Amino acid sequence: MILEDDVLHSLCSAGNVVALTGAGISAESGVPTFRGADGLWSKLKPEELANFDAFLRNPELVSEWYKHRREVTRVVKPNAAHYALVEMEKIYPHFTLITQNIDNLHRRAGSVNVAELHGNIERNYCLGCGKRYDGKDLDDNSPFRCSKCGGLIRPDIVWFGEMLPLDQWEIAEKASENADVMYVIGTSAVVYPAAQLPMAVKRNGGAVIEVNIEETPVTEFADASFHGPASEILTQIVEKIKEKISEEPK
Ligand code: BJW
Ligand code: ZN
Repeated sequence: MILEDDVLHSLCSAGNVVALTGAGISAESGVPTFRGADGLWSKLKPEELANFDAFLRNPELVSEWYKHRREVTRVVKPNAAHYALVEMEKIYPHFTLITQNIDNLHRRAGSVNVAELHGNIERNYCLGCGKRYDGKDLDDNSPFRCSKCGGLIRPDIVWFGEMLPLDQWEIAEKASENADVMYVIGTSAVVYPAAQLPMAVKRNGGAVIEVNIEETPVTEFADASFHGPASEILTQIVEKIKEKISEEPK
C-alpha cells in the first residue's frame, strides 16, 4: 500500500473523523456480504426476506432466517479491521463510526461512538406493544410471539422501504457534514441514504478515503482509494499514522 505524503498528512492533521462501514469489513470475520458472487442476495431473494411485507406474509420463515444469522454473528469474532477502528477512536479527538452493519462486531471489538444506521440483529421488539426482546430471549424460548400481548416480534433492523432510526441518522449526517476525513470501508455504497454520506463529506470540503477490495461508486470521487482487504489496509494506515504522529515535534 502506498500512502502519499500529502494524504498521510491530511490523515494525521484531521480533527473530525468519520468511518462509514459496510458488510465488507465483517467479511474476513466470516459474516457473508449482501452483493457479489458469494453474497447473501446471490442465493436468497431480498424481496422474500428483508422487507416488512415478506415478514407479514411469512413471519416464521423470516424469523428463522434472522435466528440463523444471529447464530452466525455470535460465533464469529471481530477482525483486525474492527480493531484498527478502535485504535482510530483513540487517536482522533472526534471520531464517529457510522455502520450499516447489524452484526454488533464494532461494539464487541471495543468501539464506543457508533451510529447503527440499519439497526442491530440482537435487538427485537413486539409489533403489538413495543416490548423489547434480546436475541438470546428469542432463541432460548418460544420464538415469534410476544409473551405480553401475543403480537409478532420483529428484529430491530431496517428493511427496504423503512425509515432509518432518526437519532442515528442525525448523528451520522452531522458527523459527515463536519468531517475533515471520512474512511469508507467495505461498502458497495449503493444503498441510500447511507450512500449519500461520502458525498456530503466532499461537498463540505472533507477528504474521502476508500478501503475496498473492489471499485465502487465512491472510487470516482474519493481522494484516495486502497483496494485490498480491510484488515490489512486499515492496520497499515493506523501504523503509519501512529509512526508519523510520534515523529512530530511535541
Ligand atoms: C471488502 C471485503 C474486504 C468484501 N475488505 N472490502 C430506488 C428504488 C427502490 C428503492 C430505492 C431507490 N432508491 C433509493 C431507494 C431506497 C432504498 C435503496 O437504497 N435501494 C437501493 C438498493 C436502490 N433504501 C431504503 O429503502 C432505505 N430506507 C429509505 O430510503 O427510507 C426512506 C423511504 C421510506 C419509505 C419509502 C421509500 C424511502 C432502507 C435501507 C435498508 C437497507 N437494509 C439492508 C438489509 C438489512 C437487514 C438484513 O441484514 O437482513 O441493509 S440491505 C443491505 O444493504 C444491508 C446493508 O446494510 C446494506 C448495504 O450493503 P453493504 O454493507 O454495502 O454490503 P454489500 O454486500 O453491498 O457490499 C460489500 C462491499 O464490501 C463490496 O463493495 C465488496 O467489494 C466489499 N468487500 N470483502 C474490504 N475483505
Ligand atoms: Zn407485545
